[in-house]
Amino acid sequence: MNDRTAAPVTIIGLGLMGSALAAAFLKAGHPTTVWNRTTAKADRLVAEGAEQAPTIGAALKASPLTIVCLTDYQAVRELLGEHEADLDGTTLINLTSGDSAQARETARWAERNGARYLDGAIMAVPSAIGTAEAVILHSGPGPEFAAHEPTLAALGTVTHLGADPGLASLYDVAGLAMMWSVLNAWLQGTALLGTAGVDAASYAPFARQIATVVAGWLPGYAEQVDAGSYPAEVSALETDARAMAHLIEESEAAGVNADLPKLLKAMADRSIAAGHGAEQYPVLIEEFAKPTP
Ligand code: FVH
Repeated sequence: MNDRTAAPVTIIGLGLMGSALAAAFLKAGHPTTVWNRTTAKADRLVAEGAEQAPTIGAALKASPLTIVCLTDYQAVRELLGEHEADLDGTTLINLTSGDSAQARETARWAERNGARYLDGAIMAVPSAIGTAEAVILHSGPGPEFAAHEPTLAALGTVTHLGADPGLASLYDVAGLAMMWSVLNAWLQGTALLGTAGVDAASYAPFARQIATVVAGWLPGYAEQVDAGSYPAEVSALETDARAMAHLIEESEAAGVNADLPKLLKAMADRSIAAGHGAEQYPVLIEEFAKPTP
């Protein structure tokens, strides 16, 4: 049921994610216009109360706010590039995944065509959209985000990161780095313990506890990184490097892939060679902040 007081919104792109976005707006009572290249994907949403626009131009004109969620930025530019004149005066929020350079370039293009532009990154699966669990990051002009925040709140927990439109994409990939690193570390341990007959389910609670403890170190370590000073309050990097050597030896002896521990040790060794062995682990930021050797 539409709420006369809720702001109208248009969704372009009704894949798995775009459909979830449109459904959340409908559920929150927003008059919702949709457009998708494969028109049949709008059927369920139309049955739930959405308006299906016959053309992209009509979709852009139907609401002051249009959200686009397609496969990639190339698709966004191809599709909307044919309708540049219709962008004038609209607010466009692009929740398509991409990199920060694409986000900045798309912001310049949208603004050249008279649109107000916010970029965004969805850090959630479609089933979480519409709940507080769905974290959606935005970047671009702050006043534009503030104007649409009450509407965007129907999608989940929305945050504005800053005026640089590339920030949401940068946070997105930084979050992915965290996610895959935690998962890869867990898989390394699971493979090692598997050689002794320990199953993944037995190790998972212990691994979770370690991940929680390590996550608790982050604020203090972040202070060291921001200060550029790494006193060894808990352990020196050369102590960590010796433990890394044990992990490599144990993995090789057990016939388990040692690529990941060798990569970690190579970085620590470079830092030690540069004179940082007596400092604490976050000094490795100096290796991470350089191009790949
Ligand atoms: N699904 C997920 O869990 C996530 C999680 C976090 C981020 N994303 C990003 O969201 C973007 C869309 O993902 P999606 O899951 O909705 O993807 P699909 O179901 O494959 O739908 C793709 C839609 O894009 C349309 N499309 C593609 N190319 C074109 C084009 N050249 N012209 C017009 N439309 C195009 C496609 O249309 P159709 O095939 O149905 O006709 C779909 O609407 C993505 O950036 C994720 O990384 C998802």
